[in-house]
Amino acid sequence: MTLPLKQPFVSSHETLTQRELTVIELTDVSGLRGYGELEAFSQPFYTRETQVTARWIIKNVLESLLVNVEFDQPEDLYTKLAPVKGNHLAKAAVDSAVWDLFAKQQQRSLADVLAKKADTTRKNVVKVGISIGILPLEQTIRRVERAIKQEYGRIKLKVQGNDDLQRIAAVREYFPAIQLCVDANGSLKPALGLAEKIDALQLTMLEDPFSMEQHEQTAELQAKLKTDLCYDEPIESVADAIQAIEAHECRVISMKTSVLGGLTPALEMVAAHKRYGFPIWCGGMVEGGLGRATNLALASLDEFAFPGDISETAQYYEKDYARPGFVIQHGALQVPTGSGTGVELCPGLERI
Ligand code: OSB
Ligand code: MG
Repeated sequence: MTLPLKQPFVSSHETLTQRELTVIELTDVSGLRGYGELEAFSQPFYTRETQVTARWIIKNVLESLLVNVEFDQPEDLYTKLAPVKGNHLAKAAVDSAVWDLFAKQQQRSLADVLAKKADTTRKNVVKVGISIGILPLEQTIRRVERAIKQEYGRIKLKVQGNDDLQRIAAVREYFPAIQLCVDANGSLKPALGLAEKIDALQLTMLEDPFSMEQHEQTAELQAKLKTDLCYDEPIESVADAIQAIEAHECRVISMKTSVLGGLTPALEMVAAHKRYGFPIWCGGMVEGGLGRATNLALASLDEFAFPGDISETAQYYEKDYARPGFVIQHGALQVPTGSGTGVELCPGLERI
């Protein structure tokens, strides 16, 4: 399906005007169904995989490994998928559906199942953050004002290039007290005085300042900064996170269930957080209601230190395809109590 966006979502990678999404449906022998959202975009600007390539991998590679296969635990999926390299977004779509189905078989919420697996406790009401795309200054201020009214726990602004930091400085001057984050999506360039400019913004954190390959430059910047750097795009595995933290390239990890390859590797990241102590939070991919529900279940675990990019889907879409839609109340989302992700798909979705 393709959902039109209410307003283009602009980052330094691309301008999204619509969101193509695919839902994977799995059925068990008793007829119970599990669903997982495929989070690849239509174009390979943010990740290598796209909706078309990931669907191809699912249909032509993953499906044949999984049909009529018995599972004991959802983690068993990863044993079956071991021969397949990479393709995390394709794997994550299937993995989310397996976890949803497993939770439904247990007649428990996905959040409960994840908390038990991670041997931890969780919240029923989860404070969330919002990510605001690149807009002219006036519109940015109006958008931030609205987000403050909705009591989002943390506001993240996208930025494009060093010069655009002036716009952030103007926003900071206008709102001196809010928890502000910036995501450069790799668009900044190392420059004299950059660290001072960044620290002056008083950010909670700065995400992905330089391009993914600029590990040393990022470590040099982090060494000069009081502000914490956060890695999102370079983190495709637990090993990536440990390496980045140990090399002092960043102090915080934004983890995306889909980019990691699903909830099974996401739980491994939670375990690594417990072992190594780096703070984690849950990133977003402009998901539809089902993808948001998967992330919300994960982000309900007490290990998630900062509000995630789990804004209500009404930020992006006039009409979501999953219900009940999540509505923000006092900057928080309620974890659904139904079994599995707790969301249902609206009827009439096209089958492919
Ligand atoms: O870099 O965090 C990112 C959306 C699409 C692709 C990359 C990113 C984002 C976001 C999260 O900023 C937005 C959201 O899901 O609300
Ligand atoms: Mg990011």
